[in-house]
Amino acid sequence: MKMTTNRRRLLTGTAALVALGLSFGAAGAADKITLRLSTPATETDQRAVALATVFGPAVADFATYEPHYNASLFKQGTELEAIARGNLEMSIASAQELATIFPEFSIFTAGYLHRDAEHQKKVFAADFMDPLKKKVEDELGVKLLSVMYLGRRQLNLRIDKEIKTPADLAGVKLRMPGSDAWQFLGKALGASPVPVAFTEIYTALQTGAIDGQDNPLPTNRDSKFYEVTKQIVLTSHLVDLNYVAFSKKVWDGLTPEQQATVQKAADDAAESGRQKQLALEAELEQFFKDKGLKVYTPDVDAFRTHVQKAYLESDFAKTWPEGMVDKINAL
Ligand code: KDO
Repeated sequence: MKMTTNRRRLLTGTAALVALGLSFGAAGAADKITLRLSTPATETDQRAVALATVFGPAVADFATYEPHYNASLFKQGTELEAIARGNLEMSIASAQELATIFPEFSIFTAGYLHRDAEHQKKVFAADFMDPLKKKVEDELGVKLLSVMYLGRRQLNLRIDKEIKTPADLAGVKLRMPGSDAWQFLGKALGASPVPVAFTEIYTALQTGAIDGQDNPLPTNRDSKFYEVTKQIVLTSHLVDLNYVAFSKKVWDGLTPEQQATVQKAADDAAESGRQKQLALEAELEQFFKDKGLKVYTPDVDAFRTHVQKAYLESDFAKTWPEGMVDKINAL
């Protein structure tokens, strides 16, 4: 949870550039700009599909949308820094990545906090988000345009053992992405978290370097994790989100009409992706059963109690704005 020297330097440097109004290379209104997006997601991931089919065409009059999938342009977790440094225009950022720079974002990484996709939307639109969004804009030069629904994260294991409560996960090597907030979620679930990049999960499962991973059902299908695992435990421990992250410098180079178009395009893409992802989540359970996996619901109350207690007692909770958990729950 400590901010590294590099991150402190990045923030100081970026804040200075933002303050001086120096350009990261946004083109003038007359030129067509290129909006490169880097993500570890696959091309068939519904967030990727929505951005390619809804966002891209909507901004085509003045911008060329250029997505790069499978972390082929920037490594998972380095995209925000790339935008801040002017080397990238867009990403699908997680709250966990933001929390490495702004610890208060860890509130959105807590298990069993967001209730569902609609709740995520309400939280993102709430007044109490404004100071957080402004901080990311002012200090990192990144605009959070919209919230995307990734889905309910479920345990997906290559071992046979039946998992009913957190105690059953003791010693289970559970892959989580490589940041403190993600690793903490793995611990809070009762497992032994192991950091592995998204693009390396399949091989890690295949070779037995890890016992399992957690992701929403659509991701498990897209990335074919069912080929190398035996069961899915429906813990729904995190209703996961991502933000459409956009370079503030590029944004500032757009006309007000273009800005409105970009904002609407991001909101429309997020909504389209959300509806498709929800529909997939509802139908995929049968898909995995047909592939021979066991799919079952554990004692979710036991997981909820264990995870919520771990978060409330953690150092993360000390960084959360006063009263924000109650405000989120009240929405
Ligand atoms: C993952 O690495 O497990 C994760 O689901 C984390 C998300 O925040 C997001 O980055 C996602 O991967 C990628 O977009 C790939 O789907």
